[in-house]
Amino acid sequence: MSTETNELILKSQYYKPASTLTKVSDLIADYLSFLGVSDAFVLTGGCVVHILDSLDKKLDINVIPVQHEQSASMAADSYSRVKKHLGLAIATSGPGATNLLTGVCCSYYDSVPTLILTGQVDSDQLRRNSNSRQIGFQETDVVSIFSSVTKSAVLVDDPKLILFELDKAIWNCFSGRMGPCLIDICDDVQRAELIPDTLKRFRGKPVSNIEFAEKKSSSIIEKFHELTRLSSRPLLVFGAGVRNGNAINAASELIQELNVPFMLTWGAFDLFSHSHPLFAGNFGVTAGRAGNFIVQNADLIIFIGTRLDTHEIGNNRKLFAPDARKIFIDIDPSEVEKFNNSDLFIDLPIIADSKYFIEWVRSNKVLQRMNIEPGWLLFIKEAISTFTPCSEIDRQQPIQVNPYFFMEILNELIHPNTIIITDCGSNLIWTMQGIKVGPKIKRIISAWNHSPMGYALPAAIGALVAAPDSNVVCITGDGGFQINVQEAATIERMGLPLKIFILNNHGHGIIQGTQDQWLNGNHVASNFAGGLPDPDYKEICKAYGIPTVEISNNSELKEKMSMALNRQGATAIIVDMKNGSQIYPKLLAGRPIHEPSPLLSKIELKKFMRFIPENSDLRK
Ligand SMILES: Cc1ncc(C[n+]2csc(CCOP(=O)(O)OP(=O)(O)O)c2C)c(N)n1
Ligand SMILES: [Mg+2]
Repeated sequence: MSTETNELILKSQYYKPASTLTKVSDLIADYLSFLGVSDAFVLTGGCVVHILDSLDKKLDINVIPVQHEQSASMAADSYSRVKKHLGLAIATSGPGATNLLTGVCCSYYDSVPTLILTGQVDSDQLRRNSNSRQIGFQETDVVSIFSSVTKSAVLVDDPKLILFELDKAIWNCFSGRMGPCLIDICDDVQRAELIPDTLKRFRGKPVSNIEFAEKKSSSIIEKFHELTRLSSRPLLVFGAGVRNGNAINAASELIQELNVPFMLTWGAFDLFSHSHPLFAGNFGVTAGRAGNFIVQNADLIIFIGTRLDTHEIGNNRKLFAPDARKIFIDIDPSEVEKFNNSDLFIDLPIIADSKYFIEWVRSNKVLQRMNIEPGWLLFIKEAISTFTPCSEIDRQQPIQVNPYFFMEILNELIHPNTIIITDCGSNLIWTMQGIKVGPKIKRIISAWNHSPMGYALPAAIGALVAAPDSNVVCITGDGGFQINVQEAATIERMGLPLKIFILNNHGHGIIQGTQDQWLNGNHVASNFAGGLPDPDYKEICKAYGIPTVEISNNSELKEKMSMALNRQGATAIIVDMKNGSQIYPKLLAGRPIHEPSPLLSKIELKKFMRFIPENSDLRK
């Protein structure tokens, strides 16, 4: 749990409820305003009009109407990521609530603290334990639906419990591994009047690192020494838990102190500049070749705040860095325990908060400077400079725009203070393979783990609301753009100067790649021939009042992109890419992550697996 997040929990505890008769919806608005919540993403409905009315009367809270509840929860999600504050989404009962689900999943799987308020039918119209499917109109069992994707989901059918549940939700959002919480509030509860300072409150116990700190520390130090003593090719890997735990500075100091190369997962890709001399890239199923060679050649890897999902380590866990000893630190015990009896052996699993852990390591001198072999740093540099994302062939592509060249030019032209929001599918992967984080890029955000099509557009709205002084660039596929296209109206209505790049490869590109691998290229439902429409995005944007710039080949890319980025207001840049433009290289299922297709020659493979003994499983 981080210092800032602690502050929000503390703040909630300092809230002094009024001693005069107050409407519950006004009390909710007052509580949120006291916490410093300044924006609510909403779509109205019969069961939330009271809450919205009360929020509207609070001068320090903006009520932002979006055009689909999914967008409300996605905008609240990115808002929270950018502002490091509570994201707030509000919807009515029944369909309003169920539409929120995908955005809530994004927050749950990426550990993002958001508060979701849903209106519910009056308490005397609840079906409760009866066998009826529904009693109140648009009644839905929201708590059951959301329980598995929130840290807590509760129904408030008694006005006296509202403060208790608000306190508890804030506590749950920010304590330990963060995440979304939902409060489903009956309409009659919102309308009720009561004296707030008589209400029951909730006080949580601090999540502690005591077990790690006291019981295990001496044996852990010994184990650390044993594992690190023989290492000559160490790597640090930082994940999103480093940001969530406010450990960025601590991690930076750790890198300097140890002089050990570090890698960043997608969720942590914007933590440090990619020009840092010790930056060793990124690894995983859709990473470029360089990072995967690096991680596979390491002999010791310390993972901090990353849960190592299959997208990172590949389907064949046995073949993920088998020659490296592994130290794994995560705040969530279940992420640590999942490796018990798994194919991926962790030499030293530790349950701890990232900042607490790094500070402990530094103050106890647990990790001494390692005896790094000189060839290791040279190897890392060689791999990175050999396998660049954009090739000369990409630059010279004669027709339409090449995605890797697009990313190269975007890196060059991007404005300072930019937040990039990327979507799902090939466009996400091209972005992550091609983007170079430097001083101009403030954040790179996507819904990394849930990865729904359509996240980027509403998330870009949330990001710009959270940081209005930033330049927000949205990168989406044509398919993803369609999913939340209605938010173009929100962007126009709010006058948000977003730059929206629609990477139009005329279909669901990444799925076509999968169909090529498994189904002889039968592109059913993934391109025009397979039944998918290929609409005119210029006309669509025009209808919403969003000006467009069209880029149709590599040679005009630079000039038009520069012009588009310099435009004042919202602009959609429609980038025409080859039908079915693919990611490159691509890992086929079951192969180790350093062997994506097209396969390299045996000689080249040998060169970039040079630290791994011939008899290793990786070389078979
Ligand atoms: C809501 C949702 N539906 C389906 C999918 C499965 N899916 C992942 S990527 C993708 C295609 C995306 O097409 P597009 O946005 O054009 O991206 P491209 O791969 O072409 O860049 C699909 C259908 C998903 N991730 N999310
Ligand atoms: Mg596409």
